[in-house]
Amino acid sequence: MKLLGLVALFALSFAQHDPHMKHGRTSIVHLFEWRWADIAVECERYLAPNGFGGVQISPPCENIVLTNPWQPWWQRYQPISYNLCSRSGTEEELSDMITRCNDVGVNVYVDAVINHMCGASGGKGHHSSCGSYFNAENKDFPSVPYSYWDFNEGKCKTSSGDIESYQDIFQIRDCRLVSLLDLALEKDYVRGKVAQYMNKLIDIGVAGFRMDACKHMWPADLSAVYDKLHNLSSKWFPSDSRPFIYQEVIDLGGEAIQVKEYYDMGRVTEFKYSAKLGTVVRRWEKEKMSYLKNWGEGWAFMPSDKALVFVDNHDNQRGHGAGGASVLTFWDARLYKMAMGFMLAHPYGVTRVMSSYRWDRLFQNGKDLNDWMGPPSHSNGSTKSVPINPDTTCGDGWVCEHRWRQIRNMVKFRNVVNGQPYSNWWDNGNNQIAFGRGDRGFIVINNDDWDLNETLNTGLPAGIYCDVISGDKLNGQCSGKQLKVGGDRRAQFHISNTDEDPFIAVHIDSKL
Ligand code: 5J7
Ligand code: CA
Repeated sequence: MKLLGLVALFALSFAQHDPHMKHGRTSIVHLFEWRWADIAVECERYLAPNGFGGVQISPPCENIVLTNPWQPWWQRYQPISYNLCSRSGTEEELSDMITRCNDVGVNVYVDAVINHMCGASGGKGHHSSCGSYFNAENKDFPSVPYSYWDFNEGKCKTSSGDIESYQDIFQIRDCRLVSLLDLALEKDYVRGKVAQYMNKLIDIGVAGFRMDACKHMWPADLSAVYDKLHNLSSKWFPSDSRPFIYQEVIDLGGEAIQVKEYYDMGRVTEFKYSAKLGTVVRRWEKEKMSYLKNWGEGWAFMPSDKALVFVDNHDNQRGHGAGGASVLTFWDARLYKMAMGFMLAHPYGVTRVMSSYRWDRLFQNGKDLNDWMGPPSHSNGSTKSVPINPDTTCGDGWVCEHRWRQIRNMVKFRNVVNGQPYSNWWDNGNNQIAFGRGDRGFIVINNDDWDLNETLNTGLPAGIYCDVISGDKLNGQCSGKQLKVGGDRRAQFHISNTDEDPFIAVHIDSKL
């Protein structure tokens, strides 16, 4: 009996770290600001066929509609109620999308904003995405309902009521983050309302949550909310499946709050991964690719089984948030693809692929004045849908990094090598590296300013392989470079530093 209890406790405490992906799939794609109707078709026509395990969606709840600046992306991080309407679509469209993605084995993870509601200066009226009335001055949100008593008034000791120091854990958790009205998550009523919102989403089929701004919530309060959550819908998931939880905690060191406080309840975003990988691939601060040999815990990152990793996210790709200028994005496409290739080949963490929209960058004194811009939209403010070009890329300002051949094929690579050991590392002491994943995959990267010419042990069975970076294996034919692996598992690599993509990746499914 006692033992059973212990086993149950053990199972429970790690259950929320499992993304429950189907068919051996391993990566999540963040379709930032996409409309639900577009995500539904993307699941069916692209994500499922190409082995994406899940999609992270923008906050589906009702949010404030701002006019200065005009409808910025961050308005979706200022909830007005838990009604399910936003510029991504209606509740019906959301529910239809979740059903259709689940039906093709693609999980849906919801960006959940539960630390706060809108800003204290958000005014009053009906300027909200479902048209619900609210009054930010009185802290009145009748569509939830929340009133004055549901916010952290009195608890916060700063004169402004806002967070003033990131060295004081009480300020960080109990004061307003940049004036956003801070919910009193120690109240059972507030926990109940938040859990009701999340349970509604679980019941219509979502597989988990990206928890926004967890640094600003007490771990015990989060734990109490998670304990109220239902198991995943038995329509699509095994019975007793817990929701996958990944918590956004930005910890680059130097602040009072550390990621380790959140490990027990779910996974945690590893922002050091994004910041450091950008620094290495850019070769800043005397970093070299060869130093990546002990990437992961060896770089003082969190344990791999706690980590959710990414090259960039919606926040740090526009210079907000952690990592600063080192973070690689689609704007630096050549280096970005190389970093994505490395991440997806490397066994550390659960990987998330960013899928962005373009905006008009306008730098002044090193700051992008247009970093606020929302998604491609019509003149009435509604979000444009994502058109697909004949060459499978996206139009109308949607970048669709997840559709870039190099990235799409590395998502598949990660599925193919899943569970295989990190093996056969090689480097030239500089910026040329190679490693494999057991006997199922091998990647070689040349980030030096000269050619790579090496014969390396790939770990792969003998045969001719198709490089999935320069091309595709289609109907037994290779449209890119071919690689011959001998009976001794060795192969000769040549990668010019002037190649469009100076890296090569092969795996057991790309064998011709
Ligand atoms: C919180 C952190 O603890 C942190 O380390 C960080 O890098 C960013 C944030 C942060 O999180 C938010 C979460 C939300 O749900 C909503 C938010 O508005 C924020 C948020 O604003 C925020 O911090 C912004 O970015 C930091 C780099 C700055 O240091 C902060 O001052 C703050 O900047 C503010 O951004 C400006 O001061 C203010 O004038 C402006 O109106 C506001 C615009 O909103 C955002 O930029 C939203 C950012 C955001 C970040 C996230 O990580 C996220 O998940 C969602 C939104
Ligand atoms: Ca808080």
